[in-house]
Amino acid sequence: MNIFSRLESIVGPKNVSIEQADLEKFGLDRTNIYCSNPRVIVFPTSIDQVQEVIFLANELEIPIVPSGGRTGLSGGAVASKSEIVLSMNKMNSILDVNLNDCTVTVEAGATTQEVQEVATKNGLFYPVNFASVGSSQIGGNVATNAGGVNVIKYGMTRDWVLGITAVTGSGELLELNKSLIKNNTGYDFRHLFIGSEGTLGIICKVTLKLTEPPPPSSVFILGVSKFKDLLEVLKIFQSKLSLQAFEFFSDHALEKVIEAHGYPKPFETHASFYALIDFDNQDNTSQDDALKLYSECADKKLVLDGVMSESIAQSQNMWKLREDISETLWHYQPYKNDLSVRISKMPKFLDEVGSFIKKSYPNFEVIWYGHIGDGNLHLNILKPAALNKSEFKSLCDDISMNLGQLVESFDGSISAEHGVGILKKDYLKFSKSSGEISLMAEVKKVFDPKGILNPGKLL
Ligand code: S2G
Ligand code: ZN
Repeated sequence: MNIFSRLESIVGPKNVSIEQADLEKFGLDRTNIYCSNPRVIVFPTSIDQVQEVIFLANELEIPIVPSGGRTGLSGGAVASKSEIVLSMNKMNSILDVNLNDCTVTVEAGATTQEVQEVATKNGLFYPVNFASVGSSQIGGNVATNAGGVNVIKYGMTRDWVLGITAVTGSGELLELNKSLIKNNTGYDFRHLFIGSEGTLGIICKVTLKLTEPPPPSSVFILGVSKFKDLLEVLKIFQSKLSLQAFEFFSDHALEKVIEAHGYPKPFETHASFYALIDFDNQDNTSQDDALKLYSECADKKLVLDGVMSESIAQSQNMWKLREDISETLWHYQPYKNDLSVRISKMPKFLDEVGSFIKKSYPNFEVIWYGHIGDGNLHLNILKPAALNKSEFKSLCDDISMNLGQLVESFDGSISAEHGVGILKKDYLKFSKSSGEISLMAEVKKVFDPKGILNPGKLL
């Protein structure tokens, strides 16, 4: 029996596809620089079927690429070497909401937005939030430890995972941490699987913690002329307000979003950088504090202009200026760097990166945005029309090598939230020692002895 009929005998004929459209679609994620070339797409509907597919892949020594919402930005879900793509699209149920434990248990294919909605429906809140929540899946969020815009207050996905049911590369079923709050029984493999990018096992089911809904919030957008002023503004606003987000974007980012969507400018004054501050505003008392803090920033000549939301609708519109950047830039085929350093090191770091780019690549259109509140900068270089994809990528790979050295000198990370995948693999050495990287390879062998899971990604 050939592999296709064997797969059909495991998952059923309607859950195996070699349709050209599916082979194209399910072999890619949002990293738009790779080609798709999977052998077959399978859609298991149960954990048993996931195990059977893994046993088969081990027997035939055919690699598997786990696939979720395919919103990744480092090529973690790309299948270009005739792999089996194992899609979690049909394992997407919300299995349980427990109001005593304040948890939700879902299959890996449930979207982030579905989790947010079921939490809200039950009077609770799932706080990990980012632009692609509508299509990104919880399994992928866990596999890449997704971050987003509220990390300053709520942390990363890692901070919300209580339990993981996963199938290892040898087909073993693991129930990690059993969703216990306290469980001190040695190594917590849950945390090994979070951020493992599909290289240790297939995440099939996740139990997430939920919390109480946040108070109403207001949004302040202000403009500064120098990046380092944003750090001063952060300190001043944090001194009195509880922040749910402290995001930033450059004037170029704002221009592109306004050009694409026709949104109004937050204010007329031009600024080189903008901060979007989302702060708790219980019973409307914090807006006065925010205005006082803004005047303090103005007295210190830190800000050029600012606007504060007067309604939920206005807050939502202001957020669009930040949340729509990623999808807007996608059309310019950007080369992305997703860098992080400790917050205290950001001003010097950005100045050094900015002057490096300006000196070495003056004609490149560079767009800055990201999450100042947690030390994460997104540097997007837009592909010039004159360059084809591979010329552009090799130029940008050179930039990444230099950026990697800079990140290393600042003890930073070459991938703050987007993961390593294929795109950042060559730069891992700037954030992890060779000893750490070989230990990671040893750990991979333990969980995936035949190396069939997502080979070529991360390591
Ligand atoms: C963001 C989303 C992905 C991107 O907007 O904060 O993490 O395009 C990004 O960089
Ligand atoms: Zn981000």
